[in-house]
Amino acid sequence: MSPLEGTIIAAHGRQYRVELADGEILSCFPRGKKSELACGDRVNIQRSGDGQGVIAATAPRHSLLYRSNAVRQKLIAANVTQIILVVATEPSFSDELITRCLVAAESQDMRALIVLNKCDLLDGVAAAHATLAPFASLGYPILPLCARDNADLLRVHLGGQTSVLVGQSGMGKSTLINALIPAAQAATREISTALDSGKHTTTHATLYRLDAQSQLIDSPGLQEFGLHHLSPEAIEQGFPELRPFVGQCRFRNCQHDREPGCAVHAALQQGLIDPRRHAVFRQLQAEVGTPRW
Ligand SMILES: Nc1nc2c(ncn2[C@@H]2O[C@H](COP(=O)(O)OP(=O)(O)OP(=O)(O)O)[C@@H](O)[C@H]2O)c(=O)[nH]1
Ligand SMILES: [Mg+2]
Ligand SMILES: [Zn+2]
Repeated sequence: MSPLEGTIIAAHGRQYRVELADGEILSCFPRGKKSELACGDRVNIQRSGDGQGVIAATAPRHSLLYRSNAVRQKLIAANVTQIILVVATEPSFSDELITRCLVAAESQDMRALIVLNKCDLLDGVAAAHATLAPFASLGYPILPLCARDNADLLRVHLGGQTSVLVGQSGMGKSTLINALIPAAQAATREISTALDSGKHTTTHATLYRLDAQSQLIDSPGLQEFGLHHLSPEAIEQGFPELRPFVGQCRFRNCQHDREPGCAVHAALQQGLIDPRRHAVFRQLQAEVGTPRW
C-alpha cells in the first residue's frame, strides 16, 4: 500500500493530528522512539486502524522555528514562511523576547511582522509604540489592531504564507485566530491582571487553513526564547543593524563590546544602534560564543 501524504496540524507530545489531502484527519504516532516533529511538518502516513496512523517519514523542511536552552530544544513550527510576533497594550511585553524571536526568524529567512494588539485599551498604546520604536526604525512592519474589532487588518499579510503567531501568554494570539477563522474555536482566557501576566491557555501548536494557499499556526505563549542552537555568525547576522559595521572593526576577532577601534561600539555611541538591542546581542554572544576566525 502506498503511503498517504499529510500535514501535521496539531502536535501534543508524541501524538500528532495529521490532515490528509482530502481533508481526513488521522491521529498519529511516530514510528520510532524519537519524535522530533512539529506542526506544519509534511509527513507520510500508514494507516494503523480506524482514524489512526503511523508516521513513516517526514519530508525535508523549508524552515524550522524552534528554541533551545543549554539542555533542551522545543520545536515550535515547521515550513513556516512568516513569523507574526503578537504583543499587546497589556499585559506588558518584553522587547528582549521580540529581539530573540526576530533573530530566530532572520536565521531561517522568514518574513517577520509585529502585531500590536488590544489597541482598544488606549492607555497603553503610546507606551507600547515607544517600546516598539527601535523595531519600527529597523524596518520591521508594525500593525496596530484590536483582535476583537478589526482583526481583518491582518488578513492582507497572510495571503500565500504559512504564518505562525508567537508571543507571550495573554497577548491575544488565539483571539486573533478565532476572529480570522471563526470555525477554529481556539480556547482563549481572561488574563490575570493581578499578576500582569497571562495564564497559558494554548497548550500546543495548531495549524488552521485560511484558504488553499494560506495557513495560520497558533502557538502556546512563551516566556523565553533561547537560541543556543544558533552559531555565533547567525547571531551576528540576526541583527540587521550590525551588518554594516561588523567587518569594520580594528580586530578581526572583535567582540563588539569596548575594544579599541570597534565599529559597532562607535555606532552605538553615535546612537546608530539601539542600546537595548545591543545588550541582547551581547547576551546572546555570551550564550553561544563569538565567531572564530
Ligand atoms: N481588550 C482587548 N482584549 C483582548 C483583545 N484580544 C484579546 N483580548 C483578551 O486577551 C485575553 C487573552 O487572549 P488569548 O487569545 O487567550 O491570548 P493568547 O495570546 O492566545 O494566550 P496563550 O494561549 O496563553 O499564549 C483574553 O481575555 C482576550 O479576550 C483585544 O483586542 N482587546
Ligand atoms: Mg492562545
Ligand atoms: Zn567590534
